[in-house]
Order: sequence, then C-alpha cells, then structure tokens
Amino acid sequence: MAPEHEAGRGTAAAPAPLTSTDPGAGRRAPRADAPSDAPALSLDGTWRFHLADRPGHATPGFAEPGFDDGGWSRLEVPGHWQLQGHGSPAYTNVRYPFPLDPPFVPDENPTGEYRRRFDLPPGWPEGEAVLRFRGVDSAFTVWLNGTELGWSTGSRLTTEFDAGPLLRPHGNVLAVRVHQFSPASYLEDQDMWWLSGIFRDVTLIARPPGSVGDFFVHADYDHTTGGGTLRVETDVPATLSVPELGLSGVPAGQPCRIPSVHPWSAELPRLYHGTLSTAGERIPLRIGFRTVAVRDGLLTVNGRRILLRGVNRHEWNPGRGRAVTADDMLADVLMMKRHNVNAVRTSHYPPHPDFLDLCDEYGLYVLAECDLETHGFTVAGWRRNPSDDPRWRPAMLDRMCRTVERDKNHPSVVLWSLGNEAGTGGNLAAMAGWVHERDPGRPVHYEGDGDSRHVDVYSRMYATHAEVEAIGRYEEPPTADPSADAHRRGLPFLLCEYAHAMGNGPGGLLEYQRLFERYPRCQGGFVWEWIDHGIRRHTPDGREFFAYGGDFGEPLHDGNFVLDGLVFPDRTPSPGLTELKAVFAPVRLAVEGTRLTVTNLHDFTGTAHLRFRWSLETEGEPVAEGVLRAEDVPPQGSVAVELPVLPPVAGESWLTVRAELAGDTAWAAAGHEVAFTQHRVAARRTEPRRPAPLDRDDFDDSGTLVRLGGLRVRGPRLDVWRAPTDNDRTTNADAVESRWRALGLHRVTHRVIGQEWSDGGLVVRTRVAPAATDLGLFATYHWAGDGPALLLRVEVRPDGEWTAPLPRMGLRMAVPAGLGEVEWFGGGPGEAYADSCQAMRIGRYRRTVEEWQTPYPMPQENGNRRQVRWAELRGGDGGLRIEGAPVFDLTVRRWTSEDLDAARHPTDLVPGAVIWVNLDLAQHGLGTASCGPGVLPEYTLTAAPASWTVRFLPL
Ligand code: IPT
Repeated sequence: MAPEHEAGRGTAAAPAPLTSTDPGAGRRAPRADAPSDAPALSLDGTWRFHLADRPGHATPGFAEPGFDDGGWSRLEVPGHWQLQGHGSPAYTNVRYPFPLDPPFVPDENPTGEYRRRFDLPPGWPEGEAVLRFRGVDSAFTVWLNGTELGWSTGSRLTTEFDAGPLLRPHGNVLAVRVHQFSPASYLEDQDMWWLSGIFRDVTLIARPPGSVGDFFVHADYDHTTGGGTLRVETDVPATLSVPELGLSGVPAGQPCRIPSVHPWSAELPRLYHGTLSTAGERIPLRIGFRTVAVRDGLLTVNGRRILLRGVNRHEWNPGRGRAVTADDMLADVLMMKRHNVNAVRTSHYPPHPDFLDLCDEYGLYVLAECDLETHGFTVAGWRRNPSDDPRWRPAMLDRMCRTVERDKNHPSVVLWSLGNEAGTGGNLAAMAGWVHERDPGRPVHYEGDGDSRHVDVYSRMYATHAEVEAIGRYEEPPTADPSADAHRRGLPFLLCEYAHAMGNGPGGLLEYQRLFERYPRCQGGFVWEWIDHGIRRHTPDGREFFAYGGDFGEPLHDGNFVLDGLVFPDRTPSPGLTELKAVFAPVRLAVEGTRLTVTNLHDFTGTAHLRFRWSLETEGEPVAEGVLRAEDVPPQGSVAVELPVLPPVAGESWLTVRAELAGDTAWAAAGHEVAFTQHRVAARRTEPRRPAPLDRDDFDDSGTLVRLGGLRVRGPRLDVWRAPTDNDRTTNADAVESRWRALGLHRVTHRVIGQEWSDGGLVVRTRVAPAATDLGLFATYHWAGDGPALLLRVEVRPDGEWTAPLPRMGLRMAVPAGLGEVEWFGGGPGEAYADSCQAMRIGRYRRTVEEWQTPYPMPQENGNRRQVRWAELRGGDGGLRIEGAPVFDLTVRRWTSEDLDAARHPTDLVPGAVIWVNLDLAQHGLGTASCGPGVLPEYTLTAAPASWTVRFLPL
C-alpha cells in the first residue's frame, strides 16, 4: 500500500475504533442470546447526549463519573440520533458516503457521547455481571464508572463486556462514545439509510456463579423413524428438563433419543418447552426438532424438499429507523404469515433477536445473514476489497462467529449467509469454513461468489425467468473457474433476491412461481424487499409524507431506491403484497366444468385446516353460497371435488371459491382467506343497439365531446402516456421511460384530419404524435347515438416503424369534479396490471376518487382497474355510466398523468377542477426493471392496430 494511505494512521491520539481494522477489544466471547432468570436491569430510556461534529471535538473527560452533563440534550435509547434532532439521515445504495480510502474515514465523522446514571435494584447479587449492547452503529467505546471496558464494532451484532467488579449499588455512570463512521463502516455498506447510535437495547445482566457461558441446542428429527435426538452442549455443568418429552434432570451433553416427536417446520412450528438449569441460572428453552440438509442436490427440511416463499426483510420503522419495536416485529411476522410468506432473509444483518423468537413460534424459515456488505468497492472494480485483504480477516470472522453464536439455537434458522455483495476473497472462504465446522447442521449461503465454491446452495439475484428455467434444467452456463462447475451443478438453487418491489410492482411474480413449482432444483427465493424505508416527515402545513434519499440535502444519495418494499413505510400493504399473497398461495384452486380441483402445495401439511367456501354472484350481487365438502388433500397432492348444482342466473355471474382457515391459528382467525379462484358461470347479456341521432351541440368544432346530458365533459381522446413507474424508470439506457421520453410520448399533440357528420353519427379522424418525429398514431373516433347513450368506437393505427412499446393504449376525458363516487363491476378491489393481476377478482366495488389512488410514496402510475364491465361515477353534479364492449381498464384521478409524473411526494399532488378518467384498452405491464428483468413479451404493449368501444350514459 502506498505510504500516503498510511500517513494518517495512529496520528494524534485517534482512538482504536477509528484506526484499527480489528473488530474490538475487551469484549466477552460471543454466546447464544437467551432469556434467563438471572437478575437483569434494562438501561433503555432517556440518556444524556452530546454530538461532536468530529472525534477531535469530543468532550474531554466526558466518561468521568463526576462530569457535569446537566447542559446536554436528552436522547432516547434505543434510537438513532439523526431521528432525534441531531444531524440528519443520509441514503446511499452501493456508494460509500465517504472516500474509498480503506481503512480510513473522514475527520468529519459525527461522534455521539452518551451518559446514563443508574442504581442497582435492591437484592442485586454481588459478583459477575455483563453489560450487553445488542446494536450500536457503528463503532463504540464503553466506560463504566470512569474505567474503559473496551470497544466494539459490528453494528447489528451483540457485544458484551464484563462489568461486575466496577459496579456499585448507587450512582453508577455508564458512558458510551459512538462514531458514525469507522473502519468497520467499510464492512457495512448495506443499501439503507446511514443512521447511527445505540439503536438496540442495553442491559446489565447478573452472572451468578455457575451461570452458563454458552450453550448449543441440537434437536434433530429423523424423518425415517419419526424420532428426535436432543443434545444440549454447555460449558458448565447443567441439566435439561422437557416435561412434555418426559425428560427431567438429564445431564447436559447427553444425547436423548425420543422415539416419536412432532417435528418443527414453518408450516407446523411445533416447539417443546424446556429448561436448562445450572448452578447460577435457569434458561427457558423452546426446542424445535428439525433436520436441514442438502440431499441429492435438493435443500431438504425433515427429509423433504421445501419451497421458499420468501421476502427480504430490513428492519424499519418510519419514525424510529432500525430501532424497531416489539410491535413492529410482531406486525411483520403476522403480515408475512397472512400473506402466505414462509421464509425470510434477514437482509443484510442479524435482526433484533426477538424477531427470530417470533419466527420460531409462528413458523418462518430464516436465511440468517451476517452483518456484512462491501458493495461500494465495485466502483473500483473490487480493488482493495476487504473480503480479500488479510487485515480484515479477524473482523470478518468475528462478525460471522457472532452471528452464528447469537442465533444458533433458533429452529427457524435453516441457512447461514456470509453476507451480501462483498465480492469474493479469502476472508469469505474462511468464514464459510468456520461455519461449516461450527454448525454442520445448516447449509451455508453466499450469493456474491458466482462459482458457489464455498457454499451449499447456488444463489442468484434478479436472474431472469429464462435463466431460472435454464438452471432448473441444469443447463446453466459453466462456472468461471471450470473446476467449480461440478460442485455448483450439484447444488439446489434459490433466488436470494428477485421481483424488485420498488414502487408499482413487481410484475412477473407468477411466472417465477411456476418455475419453482416445475423444477425441483429451483427452491424459491426471497422477493426484494419487505418494507419501504421511508422516513415520516410533515410539510410545513402539517401533511404527512415519507422522505427518501435527497430529502435531507445529502450531497450524495440514491433517491427513492430506498422505497422498494411490499409494504409502505407505515406497514400498509401495497398492491404488490396482495399480488404476492395470491401467487404464494399454498393451495391452488381451479374450477373446470362442475368440479373444483384442489392442489395442495404445502410441503408437510394436508388441507384439513382449510374450509372451502363458495359463493355465486350476478353482476357482483350475492345469489347463493355454501361450504364444499372436501377430503384432506395430502401435501403435494391433488383432488377433484364435485361442485354443488348452482341455481339459475340471469346476467354475468361468477363463482368464487375460497380456501379459508377452518379454525383459529396463532397468526390469523378462522375465516382468514388463504387462496381463492373464480370461474364465470354465465356471460353478460348484450342488449341490442338502439340507433339514435347525435346532438351536434354535444361536440365542439374540433369534434371533441363537451357535453353529456347535463354534464360538462372534455374528451375522450387518445392518450398513451402514463406517469412512469419505478420499473419503467431505471437508470438503464434501455429503460422504457427513456425510450418513451426520447420519442416524446409525454408530449403528444393532436391534429384533426377531418370530421364527417352523417345519419349514423360522427366520425373524427385524427393523427396523434409528438414533435420532432415522423412516428404517429392515427386515431379515428366513431360516435353514434344509442338510446339515451353515446357509443364511441376508437380505432388506432400506428404510422411509421414503432420500436418502443406504448405506455398505454387509452382514452382520457375530463368529467365534473363532483362525480367523486365510483361504483364498478369488473376487476378489483385494488389496482391490477397485465403482469400483476392474480389478486384481482371480478366483483362490484365502490371507491371514492380519493380511495381509488394507491399512495406510492414516490408518485407514479397507479390505480388501474382491469376488465371493468361498467362504472358509474356519481356525485352532486349528477352521474355518468360508462360501459365497455366488452370491457375496459379504468382509472380516475383529480390530477393528470403529467401531474403525477412531475410530483416528487404525494403531498405535491393538488386536486384540480375536474376528474380525469382513463378508459383504456390496455397498459404496458410492470416488470421489475428497476432491478431485474423488464416486462415479459406477453405483457408488452406493442404499437399495433387496435380498436375498442365504450358507451356513455348520463344518469
Ligand atoms: C441488490 C442488493 O443486494 C440489495 O441490498 C438491494 O440494494 C438491491 O440490490 C436493490 O434494491 S444488489 C444489485 C447490484 C442487484
């Protein structure tokens, strides 16, 4: 390394956490995180706090017990200082917010100083005690009563220090100095906000003599015999009791064979409650018997191939950042279970340990990831990447070891992951080697080494459907290093990230799921990602919005790329989550003729816990309903059930069959819907047209409709633009948005070629085209009277060689602002797009124009309802019925697509003087090109001759 890189090293009295690549000093050995009946004292709450703008400006003597902190601020612990009025959040994805100058960080390095006074509760035992920090971002040093205990890094990992000898009954002073950046920051380049401080709980825990240092629960399940083996390794003498299994006072270390146990799986998360007793404490255990193995090229749990229906989860709360609450964690788990999710990747760091308790209890498979990412080194072609620099090996091994040791006793953890996007190198190999030795009971994952040399599963992110299919057929291209090929070709495959859920999307989920179901090797994956990391803010006039990169004046930021979740920042489900639930459904229902086929996609459970309810609706009005008698379908099995004889119906009628929980579960009440299907049993009756003359006064001199009965309207006329979605947008030059804008589709003009009035009505011929191109669209409007209604048939014919897809093929019209209540019969209740419509069902729905909108925190195209048969807009000014022949896509808004396109936050959108109604033939699909493949060919809207018909009836 060039000497100038080293020049700053150790100069002045820079503290070790700022100069060393070591992970820390003075810390206790990592151990399992577990509750215990040993006395404990929470040190959460209000601390005294001061923020120095750089380490050199830190307060001298601040750790002295007698230091006067009376003038300091107050700060809530756990929490981030940037979200409590000190400094501000900053968001970057791949790029480090400081020079790539490892291991150094800038002198401008905010440094938080924390002080907390505490007394020991009465009866606190003398002797050993540990101070436990479950998460401090990024590097910190701890003093107790003026004595330095040590320092640590690894923001999302637990650190414990010995505190016993320094404690006194009253007036203890704990002082902590936290640097926002440190050499360790080079290992923590995850795609998220840079937020600092003591953001997880701080606890003082007594360690009475004979307390356990560490313990490892091994609870295996033998699927060939149904038996279990339980062995608990401890480092002190201990006994084990599990009353339910008839075990009492069994010496730890001794294997116990149980002839018959209920295994743990995400589907049936059976836990046995036990106690580990030592001379010093008793530890409650929750034991789940399960065996994870890669066998014959497949990832198995309890001897069976599993399918991961997973999501990537960052920890997030829009007000508290990564200092999530118990309620947040429970909400996530319950929402996941209710949306048919069965797996979580803890991207890209160990979560709060309580989250894993919930996964054990409610049943979620966990890919537990180490707190590691060095992604920003890609900008330098991975040069000087810590992953391949021996100076960082202790820190990287330390992280891996603390991940495994902390979480090893969770049955939910089925895979360990070395980290994310950290390139390749010897340190990663060493981490994998260490894990294999320490815990042979769990396969190791790491996506960043394309050759999968050191891991047990082949993992990719954002692979296209075609690539996944090739992998499923074992026809993937060979590894870069030919010697790794045989190993990788023998591995099961998963997508550690796919279906980027940024903004409106993802599109194309169903097609991935079908591949996972078709090819045994493709064992599912984890959608990116669970939650939008928006930060709650308010406009000066008090309206809430969610901030993203750049909203805090960051000089370097990645905008709204931090908003790519299935749920909005406040955990409101987005349409993407509703789609995910339908695609992930663990039973598939299909009606054919008079029979319902139930296909059970569970890996372990039958369908006895489900009840199948049917209902018949005509034009969305209930006609009949009932419960089907269905036998218990075995896992991966399929049965056909005879449907009841349905009553006669008049009008378009749909049979809906829903699989719902027959009884209450821990995560949802009886009646919760797990899956549904719909089947049309009678088609719509079309009424004969009743020709009627048109009123010339209803049209202006350009042939544009301006009046409908008593309503003032404008349009409809051809409209192809949509406010680009994040998946249209992307930074990629091939992004459809760039192509659309290059063509000028956001600024088309209309030219009337001619209009002809006749007895049959009015024909208006136009050419619609943007400036500066010879491409265009001929649009011809055929107007005719139909009783009291107006009938419009639009014909569109492209002019020239169109090479880009169209955003929409549609009509736009303005109707009076008073028509704010919409009722429709068609697809709903939420928005749907060509490649994201599995959650859509045909029915009759009502929404106000306000409720119609999906409030993506970054405004973009939203709210499209598909296959609308008819819609009625009503309000003070009268009413308007619009019918399709047969159907149309409908959107209603109080602003235009252009307004939506220009807005940066939903609070920028101001209702205008009219309601804008889109009546479309089709829209381009969504895809996931914000990170991943674009729209599949079958959902691409090509510019081609088209025609559709709508009928307008004033009410
Ligand atoms: C991938 C990252 O692993 C993840 O953290 C997130 O940033 C995601 O992208 C995009 O939201 S890495 C990318 C190079 C595919």
